[in-house]
Amino acid sequence: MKTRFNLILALLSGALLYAQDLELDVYVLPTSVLGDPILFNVTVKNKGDKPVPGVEVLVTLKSGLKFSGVSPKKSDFDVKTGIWKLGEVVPNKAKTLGIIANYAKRDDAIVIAEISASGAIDPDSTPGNGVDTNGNGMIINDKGDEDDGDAAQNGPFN
Ligand SMILES: [Ca+2]
Ligand SMILES: [Ca+2]
Ligand SMILES: [Ca+2]
Repeated sequence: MKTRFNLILALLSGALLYAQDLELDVYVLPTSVLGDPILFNVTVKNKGDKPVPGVEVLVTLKSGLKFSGVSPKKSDFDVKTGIWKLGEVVPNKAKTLGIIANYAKRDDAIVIAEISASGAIDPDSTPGNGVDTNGNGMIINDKGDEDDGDAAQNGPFN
């Protein structure tokens, strides 16, 4: 009985040691001119103390934007699926993907991003469960949502 208890303890502490806290934010450098390119930066941070392998992010552009490209160009981003494969994210070293898109429509010029896969357990967020995790209809800088998803909007400008 005691052996089993120790085994469970060892398993639990192993899981806790491997728990890492990933955080994602989307920022926009806005433009008010329709047709102009806009840069959205998707940034992933590891606030834990060990590297996290196998990290992937799902990026979605709403109808007010027309995708143009990514920065840096060599980033592992699949335009068809919207999946950015970052690989390993180490502590204190953020990884950023620039999404360049044209400002096509006044409304809905929004980029949404969330961590869709991770090789470590995160105590305060779950990969791939949507950005609006508190169900209040807000996704842009909503501190009430999980920290592994976010959105940013260009405009709307009058
Ligand atoms: Ca997290
Ligand atoms: Ca999540
Ligand atoms: Ca929300």
